Amino acid sequence: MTSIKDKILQRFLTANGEPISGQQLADELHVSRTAIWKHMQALQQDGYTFDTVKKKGYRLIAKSNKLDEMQIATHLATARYGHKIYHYDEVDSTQLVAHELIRNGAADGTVVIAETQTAGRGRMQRPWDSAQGQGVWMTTIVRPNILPHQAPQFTLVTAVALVHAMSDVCYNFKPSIKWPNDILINGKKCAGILTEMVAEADRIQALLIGTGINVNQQQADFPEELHSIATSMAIEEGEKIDRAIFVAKYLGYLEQFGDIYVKEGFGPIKKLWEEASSTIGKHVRATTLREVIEGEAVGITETGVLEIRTANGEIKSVYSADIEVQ
Ligand code: BT5
Repeated sequence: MTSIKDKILQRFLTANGEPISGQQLADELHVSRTAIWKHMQALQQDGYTFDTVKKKGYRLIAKSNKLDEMQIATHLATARYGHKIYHYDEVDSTQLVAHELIRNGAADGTVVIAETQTAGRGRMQRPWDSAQGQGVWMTTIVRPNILPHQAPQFTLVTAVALVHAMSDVCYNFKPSIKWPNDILINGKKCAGILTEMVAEADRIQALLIGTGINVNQQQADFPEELHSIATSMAIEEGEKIDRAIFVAKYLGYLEQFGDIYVKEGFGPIKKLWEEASSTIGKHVRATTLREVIEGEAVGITETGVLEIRTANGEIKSVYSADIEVQ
C-alpha cells in the first residue's frame, strides 16, 4: 500500500511545478495539516526541495537525486514489472537482497535498487564497481514459465531490453551487445548483466536479473583499473541522464520482450539481438571454464548459444565464456 508520504510525493511529481496547498493535500488524503507538514519535512530530509508560494502552497523545485520508487513509478507503463520496488541507500549486493525476497515469495517483476553496493559482483564473484548515486545497481526478480536450461537466454532478452531503453533516452551513441552479458558503447563497457536462478531440477522458481548500468559517472569516478575499459551513458551522451526515466523504460522493455520470449520462444528475440550485437562477424577469443576458443563468431543458435568457426573450419558451440573481440 502506498504510504501518505509517497502519495504526497506522487502529487508533487505529477504537478509539473504547480503549487499545491497544504489544505488541499490534507483534504485529498484525509489527514490533518500537521500530518502533511510532517511528511513534507520528511521528504525534504530525503533530498526533495520545495518552496512556498504565497497563498498557494508548496511547489516542488528539485527532485531528490535518489532513484526511489515514486520517481520510477511516475514514468512506469508496465503491467507487472516494477510495481514493487525496494530502494536502499546501501546494500552488500542487490542480488543477495533479492535471494532473500524470493525465499519470502516476492512477486514476478519485483525490483531491488541500491544507490551503492559494498559487495556488488559480476560473474564468478568478480567485483562490480557501484559508484554512489551514479548508476543503476538493480536486480529484477522474474518468474517466467521456462525450463532451467533456458535461463541463459534471459540474459540475451535483458541485453536487448537494455539497448532499447538506452536508445530511447540517449541520441548521441548507439549501444551494442557483446555476447553474452555486456553492453558496450564505443567499445567500452557501460553495463553488465548477471543472471542467477533459483530452481528445482525441472522448474525455475525465479530468475534474478542483475543489471549494473553506468549512467552518470564521469571518467574520474571510475577506479583506475577500469579507466580504459569502462564508460557511462552520460560520458558518451555528453549530458546527465534521468535515471528514473531510464529504469522505467528498461522495465517496460524487459516485461515486453520477456513476455514475447515466454510465449513465442527465442526466435523474435534472436532477431532483435542480432540487430544490436557487435560480436557477430568478428574475430573473437572465448575463454570458457575448460578451454580457449579462437575464431570468427558466426552467429547465435536458435537457443542463444554462440557459434565460433575456428581456423580449421570447425564450428564450436560456446554456452558461457568471457569474450575478447579482436
Ligand atoms: C558483469 O559481470 O558484467 C555483471 C555485472 C552485474 C552487476 C549487477 S549490479 C546489480 C546486481 N547486484 C550485483 O551484485 N551484481 C549485479 P562480468 O562479465 O563478470 O564482468 C565483471 C568485470 O567488469 C570486472 O571484472 C571488471 O573488469 C569490470 N567492471 C567492474 N565494475 C565495472 C563497472 N562499473 N563498469 C564497467 N566494468 C566494470
